[in-house]
Amino acid sequence: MYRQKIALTIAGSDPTGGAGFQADLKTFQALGVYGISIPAVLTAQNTNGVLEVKEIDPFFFSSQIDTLLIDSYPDALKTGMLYSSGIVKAVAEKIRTYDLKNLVIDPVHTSTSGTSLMEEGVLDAMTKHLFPIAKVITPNMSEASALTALEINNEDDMKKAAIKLLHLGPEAVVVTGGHLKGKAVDILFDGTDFLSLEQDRIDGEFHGTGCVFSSAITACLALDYEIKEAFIKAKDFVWKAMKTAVTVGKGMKILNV
Ligand code: PXL
Repeated sequence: MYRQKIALTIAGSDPTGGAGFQADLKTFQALGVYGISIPAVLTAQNTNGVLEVKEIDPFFFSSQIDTLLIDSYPDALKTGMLYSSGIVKAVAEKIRTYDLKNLVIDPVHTSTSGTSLMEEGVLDAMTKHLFPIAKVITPNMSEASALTALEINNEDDMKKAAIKLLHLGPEAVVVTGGHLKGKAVDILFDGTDFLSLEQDRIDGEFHGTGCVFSSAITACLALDYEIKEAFIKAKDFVWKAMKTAVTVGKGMKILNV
């Protein structure tokens, strides 16, 4: 019997569908992978930004995961906004319990509109509990800077940060440079080689690029792509979705996934 490839997202809820697990599910679907999802935290938000964050009871969070994973086994998974250290630890424990492979971590810490999407200490918890079991981590420049305490202003700085981040345990690091001056450059480092992918900047304020990018990588890993191929395909996917971005409210544009 044919078994459909499955990807799991453990992430925050974004009711606009531009970011969060909703954007992840759409991305999985667009790439031909069946998406399953666990909300780790809820938000009240619209295209102008995040108004409120509501944590999910940790026991209920664990119950959601157990109930789903005693039944389905994802080929790859990603984490997005996890918000609290308690949730980060619970995620790490469940990944071990269910022997999950192909973990992609988007270390979400601030929304495009500037709201903090985590409590104090969450990046440390991610570093300690999740990075050592990750296949790929996908920080943007500001997340990479917060994780390494390095100032990141150019491609060289991004490479230095990627080297430092690789020592924290993941198999590969992608630092995304959408906010770099000039061209938008993303850098992959796998411990041996760097691969830089450059694209013309697309003007405008976009919501959810990090979520769509990391879930596109996750979908590709579920489809058995090598990390490098997954990176190339995900970058192209995001670029096309930005080029055709849609207006669904009065604020930021949303990627057309
Ligand atoms: O883009 C980061 C992000 C991730 N996850 C959720 C979000 C946001 C940004 O607003 O709301 C749930």
